[in-house]
Amino acid sequence: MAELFRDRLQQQNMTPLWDVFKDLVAKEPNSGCEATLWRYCDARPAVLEAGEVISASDAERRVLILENPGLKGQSRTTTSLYAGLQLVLPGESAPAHRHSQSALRLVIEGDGGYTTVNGERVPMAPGDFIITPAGCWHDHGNDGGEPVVWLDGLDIPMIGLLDASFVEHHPDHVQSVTRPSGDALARYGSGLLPVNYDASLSSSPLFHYPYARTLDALNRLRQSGEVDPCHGLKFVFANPATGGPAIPGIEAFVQGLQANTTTEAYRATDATVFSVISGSGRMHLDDRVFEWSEHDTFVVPSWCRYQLESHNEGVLFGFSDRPLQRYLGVLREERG
Ligand code: 1HN
Repeated sequence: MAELFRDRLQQQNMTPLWDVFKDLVAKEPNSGCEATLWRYCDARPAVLEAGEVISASDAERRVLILENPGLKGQSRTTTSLYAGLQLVLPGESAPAHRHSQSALRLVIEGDGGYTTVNGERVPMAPGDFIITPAGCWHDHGNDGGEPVVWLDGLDIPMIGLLDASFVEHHPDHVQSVTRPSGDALARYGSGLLPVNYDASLSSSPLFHYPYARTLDALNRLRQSGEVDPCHGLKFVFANPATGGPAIPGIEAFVQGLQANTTTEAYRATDATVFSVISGSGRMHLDDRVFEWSEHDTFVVPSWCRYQLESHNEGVLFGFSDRPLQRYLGVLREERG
């Protein structure tokens, strides 16, 4: 009887809620997203090998996706975010395109890389944080003599969920440079705003946050001793026009950890992708230990309690979907 009813419902494109209720409204976060660490010393040879397999131009973007083993085949690093390691070899360029997805980049190694965002060529140096907001033309290149590698973070799963993806290829392989380098930094990166700036724009007009400035801010904060027990010294990358996140749905941050310290236990509902800028240590998650060192990437899933132990003065970068969760009123945090 119940089976016949179910069959009839199927034919009417209906299905009983009571069969799936427990899965739809889970007691706690349970996506399957796993705590995972990608050691750079293992990932780097694979990234360089990708350089022998395909050119940046043919690949469009030569990237190895950091796919969460609990979300296999979905090109996801967490349920809502994508991360990958991108390689551009000397003399190469990756073609100009634009899409609905927003991207952030953390430069890992190599000098001489650049990305052009809306007509401004942005030089890439290790530790630099760079964004490509939704709908902005962007292409990359490498004028230097060494491979350039960076971590990409995109809101691909979010845009997929919303079924709002568009991509366009630029008529030219690379866009022309129409603004001097440093233009956005001069306009928006000094606590000043052009008088008629439209602050309702959601993405940051500042798209380059050079590491030298970030490190200086961290060092000054360190001197003032304002250390959060759970977060150490932490800055989020802000849209200078609004104080909000640089990318509307993603919060990116840098975190300075003192030598021989361990942060207090913390958990939150925003699964976070970390990338080690410098230093080494351990991430304690429940009863598991993940050893991290320079340029490693690791994921702390939603609602997992963790602590960061640092062997020396370390700097971590990270990003999560925190602003989206805050907007939806679902962000939950717990200290201790
Ligand atoms: C993209 O445009 C970039 O511009 C990197 O560097 C990774 C992954 C999926 C879709 C677009 C980039 C991407 C991407």
